[in-house]
Amino acid sequence: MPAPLPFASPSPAVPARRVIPLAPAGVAGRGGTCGTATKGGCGSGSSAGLPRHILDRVHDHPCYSAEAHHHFARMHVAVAPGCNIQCNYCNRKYDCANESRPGVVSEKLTPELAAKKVLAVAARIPQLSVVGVAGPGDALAIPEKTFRTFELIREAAPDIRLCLSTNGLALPDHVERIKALGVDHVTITINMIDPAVGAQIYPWIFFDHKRRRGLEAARILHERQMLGLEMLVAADVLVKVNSVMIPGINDRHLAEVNEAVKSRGAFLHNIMPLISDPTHGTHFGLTGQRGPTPAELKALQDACEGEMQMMRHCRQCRADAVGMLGEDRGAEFTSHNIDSIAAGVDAAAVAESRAAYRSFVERERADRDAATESAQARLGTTAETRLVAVATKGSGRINQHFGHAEEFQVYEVSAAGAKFVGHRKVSLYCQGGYEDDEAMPGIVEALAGCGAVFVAKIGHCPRKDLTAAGIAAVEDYAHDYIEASLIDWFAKSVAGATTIAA
Ligand code: CLF
Ligand code: SF4
Repeated sequence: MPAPLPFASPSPAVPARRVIPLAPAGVAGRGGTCGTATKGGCGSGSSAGLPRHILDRVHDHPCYSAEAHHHFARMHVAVAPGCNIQCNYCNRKYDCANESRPGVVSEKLTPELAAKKVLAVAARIPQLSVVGVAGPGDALAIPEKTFRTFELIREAAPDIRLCLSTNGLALPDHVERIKALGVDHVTITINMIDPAVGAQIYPWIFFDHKRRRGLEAARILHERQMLGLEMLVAADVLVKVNSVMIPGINDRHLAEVNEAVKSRGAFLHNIMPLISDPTHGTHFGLTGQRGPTPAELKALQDACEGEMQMMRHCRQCRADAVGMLGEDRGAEFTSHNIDSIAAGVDAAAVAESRAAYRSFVERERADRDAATESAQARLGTTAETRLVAVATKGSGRINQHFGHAEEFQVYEVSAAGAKFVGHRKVSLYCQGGYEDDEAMPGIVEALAGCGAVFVAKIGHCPRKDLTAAGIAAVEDYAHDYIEASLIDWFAKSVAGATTIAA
């Protein structure tokens, strides 16, 4: 029996309606109110089987643990404008495509301003657990700015994790410093291990004082990436590998990349879809190179999933993103107001509120795990599976109205339980209180393959459109935990899926 929550304790039983616990002061997104809360979280991935010392290092990192991203936020500080290579999916005017979706970075920061911004964000977002440098260029192209930023953040908020993303070219030169600064999570974007494939992705690199092109450039980049990965693993730094899936260029090759990085000790592989649009001015955008479909992406992720964990909850966020994954609160923190927000901040009090929030999350997790286990115990042995979509603002609950969802989390439900498999972005159906019927065809298309969509609430018209498309709108589990609800629904709606007679 879990200890009582300091807030209000939800019952672990499903489908009994849950009490929504009050969050600590400053945590938005609770209480199921419309449109006022944070959006973000998605399904939980399994970290089961990981040793305790690794679990401790990922359990509050929203990228390294899919489960953690229900609860924790990250921020990026845009202190790295320069880059030492050219990727065909990148235009310097836009965010680094390694770690971001295209969109200009609002402001580049100095290390001092970045540290101030961290304090300002931490004062308003107690879920903040990680600060990363992910561009807009490469974090290690001008390493001193990145490292100075980390030093200042370490001094100001020692409990916040530090994270770094790089193309890997300069990485071997900096592993020692990364380790010494306590940066425990590093992402390397590795799109190829075959220089012939690489030459189609990278027109040039700048290495050893010279610009190099073609096969030579790709070969050097590949060797540096592998060396950097091995050095980080040897230094006991957790490494995530990002790969951009580019149909016709590296899509078939990425299974080999997966093998290569797995055998060198990478912790997690994040295969992301190429984002390609002529308006971004990238080589691939201008030459009509398409990105993969959601089905192609999922098939590759499924094929690569084995002993190595696959990340499926990446939002390809901006290099100055702030908040839960999938949301961006960056506009709340600009160089014009950072000073005034940070000025009144008591760093020790803010650290205490982060600690209180973490304790709260631990209790939520225990309660949710008990609910999932209880629902799972009822499952039978059917071979049926169902793909379903969920509207959630985070916290691992079905707590968003259909019309307020800008994305849906997608789960595969089977006798094995509910597994998060991705997310689908949609246009808002509810625009300032008015229904946008024109958005419905796009939403229905985005939900292709899903048999049901779980929401906190839905209106008559969209329900009718969904039903006509063969998608059931399910409100019965509003504000309940996602996994336990989906399993309970599956047990009730699929013949032979429950061990208990209906
Ligand atoms: Fe940022 Fe990247 Fe660290 Fe996360 S993001 S530097 S590991 S703290 Fe995360 Fe954003 Fe995907 Fe990156 S969702 S783009 S994987
Ligand atoms: Fe752009 Fe990042 Fe590639 Fe550099 S590493 S070219 S910033 S996508």
